[in-house]
Amino acid sequence: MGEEVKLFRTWSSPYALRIVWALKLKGVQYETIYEEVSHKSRALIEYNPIHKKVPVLVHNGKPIAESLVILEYADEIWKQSPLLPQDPHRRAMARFWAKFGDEKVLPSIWEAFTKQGKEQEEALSIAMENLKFLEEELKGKKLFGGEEIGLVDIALGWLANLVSVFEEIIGLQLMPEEKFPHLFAWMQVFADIPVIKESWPPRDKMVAKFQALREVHLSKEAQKD
Ligand SMILES: N[C@@H](CCC(=O)N[C@@H](CS)C(=O)NCC(=O)O)C(=O)O
Repeated sequence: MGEEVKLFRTWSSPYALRIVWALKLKGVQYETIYEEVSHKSRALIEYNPIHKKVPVLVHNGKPIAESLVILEYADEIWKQSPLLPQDPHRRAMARFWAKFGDEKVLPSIWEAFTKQGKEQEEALSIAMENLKFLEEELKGKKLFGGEEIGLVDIALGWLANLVSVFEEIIGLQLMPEEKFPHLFAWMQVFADIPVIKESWPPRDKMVAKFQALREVHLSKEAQKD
């Protein structure tokens, strides 16, 4: 009997895209269940009762939540096109950079995107400090994984799409090429990998969605003042 692989995602979730990319790279067949954040299905809430978020991967009836956890699970189950290196230190470092991306880079870029004026300037300088660490890490490498796409490329893949979407909306450069030449080159190499390229959500829908999110955020901030 074949195995059952289901992915609960939304059309736009950058976290869920990680799993789409990993499953496609590994050639794993799966069923997609599209969720709407404003009307989550009972199944999603049952499968991820703590966070109630996408992505959730259900493998032969067993749910796994949290995208970085799912990536590691997928890498253990489907060994083809490995995402983590073999060497324990390199594995640990890949986990370190993936965690740094979620805990530092992502929140700082989000702040730079959702703030205005002086607060935005401050957030932007923190975001750039964080991006500098990634720029250093990429020196001498085509991808974070070296020659092949790896866990860190997938974990940071959202940068290759969202940075330019955010830049278009706020009219500011978050990752200027002259400051981040390696990251800039990486974004292009990564975004052009066929499996990655074919999975990007439509750009105009992303711009509209994030523009609306920013406006909601700004009006909440204005109510606080
Ligand atoms: N740390 C989680 C984050 C997942 C996440 O934030 N998912 C968002 C969509 S991008 C979501 O499901 N939001 C629904 C909500 O917050 O109610 C992961 O890595 O999977």
